[in-house]
Amino acid sequence: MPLSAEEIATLQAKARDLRCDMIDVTVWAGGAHIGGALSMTDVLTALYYKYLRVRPEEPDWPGRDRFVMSKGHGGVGLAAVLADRGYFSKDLLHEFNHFKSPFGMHLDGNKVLGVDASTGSLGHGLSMAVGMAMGARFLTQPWRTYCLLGDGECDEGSVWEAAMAACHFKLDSLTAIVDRNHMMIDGPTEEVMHLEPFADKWRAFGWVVREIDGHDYTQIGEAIEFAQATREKPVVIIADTVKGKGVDFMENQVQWHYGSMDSDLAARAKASIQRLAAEVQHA
Ligand SMILES: Cc1ncc(C[n+]2csc(CCOP(=O)(O)OP(=O)(O)O)c2C)c(N)n1
Repeated sequence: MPLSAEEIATLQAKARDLRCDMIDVTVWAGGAHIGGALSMTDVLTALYYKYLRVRPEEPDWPGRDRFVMSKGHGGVGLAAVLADRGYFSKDLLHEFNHFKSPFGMHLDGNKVLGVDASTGSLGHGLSMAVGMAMGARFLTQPWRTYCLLGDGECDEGSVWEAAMAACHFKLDSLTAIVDRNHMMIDGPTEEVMHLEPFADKWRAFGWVVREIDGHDYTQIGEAIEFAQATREKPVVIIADTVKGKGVDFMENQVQWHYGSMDSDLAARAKASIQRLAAEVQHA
């Protein structure tokens, strides 16, 4: 069922607050991969506040949907979401990436509640997600598996081995989502390594493709529900996004792939997030 106007407004407000939390964590950590965290925030918000069947009070619930954040450097974003969903106290985020804290820059599933797969070395998450989807089949369990990839990450050959396997095994409980923010660590994806025609590449590997605006909740919801209803084939959602989304001085600026902020700059970032969110709500 399409998201209602009320649901969309609630998700937008949640995403605004989460983006501000991510700015705070970046300050406390002394730096983080904030650009790609902000680009994926709306997708993460839709998943964690609408679609994922999880129980934060019972993180290891065997029937939970699985989520693999293959672009593991976005840990600053996922940690903010998991804290807000109640997997652990928000106070812990003050120690993000500090010595002896449970949080590294890339989240470790053995140390952080709610993390289904330890990632960080790009190119491995989709293979793990294939394994989780196969596990659901072997155990005749109804859980679905979602895997979020970076577009630059798709330069890794291992992504395409996993893509081939997912189609071969007809893994229709698996949904891949690519955060297509058109940038990677050191430049635009099309300059570093051509991905286009990106959707055609996924189709050639046997996937059903949905191309959406990754900041539009109507489109995000429709694509996830389409994926849930698709049989016999895995679905990839290519979510067109803006790196640094919400912070005017970070948007589409490759130098904000990773960055640090003092409290003044963080205040500017949060004011920008609030401004943009107010504009979206009144649009
Ligand atoms: C195997 C591997 N090689 C290199 C890196 C270093 N690295 C961290 S982030 C990144 C760029 C990733 O780009 P993208 O997937 O587009 O991420 P986003 O723009 O969404 O943050 C790279 C190369 C890594 N983490 N793993």
